[in-house]
Amino acid sequence: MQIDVFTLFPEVMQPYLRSSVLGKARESELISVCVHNIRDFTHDRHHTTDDEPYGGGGGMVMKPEPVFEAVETVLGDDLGTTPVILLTPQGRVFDQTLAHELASQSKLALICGRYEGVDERIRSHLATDEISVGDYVLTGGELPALMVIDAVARLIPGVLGDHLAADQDSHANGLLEHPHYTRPANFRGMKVPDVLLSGDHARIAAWRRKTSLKRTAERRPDLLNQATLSDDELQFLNQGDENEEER
Ligand code: J9N
Repeated sequence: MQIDVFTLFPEVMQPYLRSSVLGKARESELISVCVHNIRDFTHDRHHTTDDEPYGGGGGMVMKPEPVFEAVETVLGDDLGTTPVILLTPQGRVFDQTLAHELASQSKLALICGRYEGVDERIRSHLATDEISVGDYVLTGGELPALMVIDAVARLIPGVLGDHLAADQDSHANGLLEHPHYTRPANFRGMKVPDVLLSGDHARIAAWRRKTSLKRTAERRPDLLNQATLSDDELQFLNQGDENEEER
């Protein structure tokens, strides 16, 4: 997969892209990420990338020309077949379903906005999609772009060392993950649940499913609507409700 990122702050993206799992994925050429400086596509003496908003009101707006030129130049013939994604609080909220959708593409372009906003024509005539990483306001699209790259990269076969790991995670089955433990079995009197030491794989799987369901019901009941649950599991969760009411 090829990802092109367009930003005014390429240097803030590089350290993360070079680190750990993403760095290795790039070295192994399972994924290629190129970060382009929008400022390199300006032609005036001051390399202007922003300007005052028409209609007043203060703040600055990212100019359309350098962004259009950057994306058109880099994508070339692939413009028109490549998703061009603007990171913005106004976009579709990023989740694991969207990560899977993006991971199925061979190419992506990510535009990172800055300032108080980007010229509307970038949204309407250059971007094909808008993505929000959540309902909070950041100073730029760089962190959201890294989040999208990270979530998508780990879904590409071979990027994670253990190729099972990607579907065992939180959200892969629509539920929160079960608790994890490693040695020692007793740390300062805090003990690992006996079932995990039992070697009984069926009981362990049942315990993990149960704790995963319980935790999801407590912390993220909204996720239960999307998850596929057996009749027994639904009954288990409804029993939980009755127990709450008794207290
Ligand atoms: N989800 C999200 C995106 C953003 C920004 S602010 C400037 C560009 C993108 N904030 N929050």
